Amino acid sequence: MAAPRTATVNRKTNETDIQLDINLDAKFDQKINIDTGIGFLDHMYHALAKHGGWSLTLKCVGDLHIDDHHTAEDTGIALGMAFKQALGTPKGIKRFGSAFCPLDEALSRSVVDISGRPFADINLELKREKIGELSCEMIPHVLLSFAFAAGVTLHVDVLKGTNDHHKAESAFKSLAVAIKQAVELTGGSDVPSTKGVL
Ligand SMILES: [Mn+2]
Repeated sequence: MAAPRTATVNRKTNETDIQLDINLDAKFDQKINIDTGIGFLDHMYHALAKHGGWSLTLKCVGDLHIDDHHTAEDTGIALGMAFKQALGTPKGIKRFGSAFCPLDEALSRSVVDISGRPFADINLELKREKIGELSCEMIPHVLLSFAFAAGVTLHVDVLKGTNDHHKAESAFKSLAVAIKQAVELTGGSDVPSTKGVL
């Protein structure tokens, strides 16, 4: 039995102060505690952790008196840093993952490559200005920030839906399930690349 893949990230700037602990292998003993000061962002990170099979403690004190931008972006960066650190050298993992998740009328698809190549193509088709206190324009930006800090390739598309809360939530759920698949241990120890390195 391999040791659980865990990481701790403390990231402090003049704009945000973030403390984050992640365990990618929490399985049936998940502990999730998210407090960014933005309710809907907490809801999305909670969905990501829950369906990704993670334990995640994330506390951010950000400059919300300005707006939600720094808190949303920086928590995405910190989560990406923690994910990368927890994964370590990506040996003996499936590397690719893909998933569809519905939430009522909304349907999303996520495709993930733990590639070492930061890239994100995110199409959420959100129509509202904000969901709760989170600007809709920040939601793809959170995923982009995560992808670049984690060094992973993400393609996340909302395929159907009319309710923006449902669309965003189904997107995060599908991403969670895709990531869970991609980081799954194969039982081997090879680097899953023809290059021999990721
Ligand atoms: Mn919801």
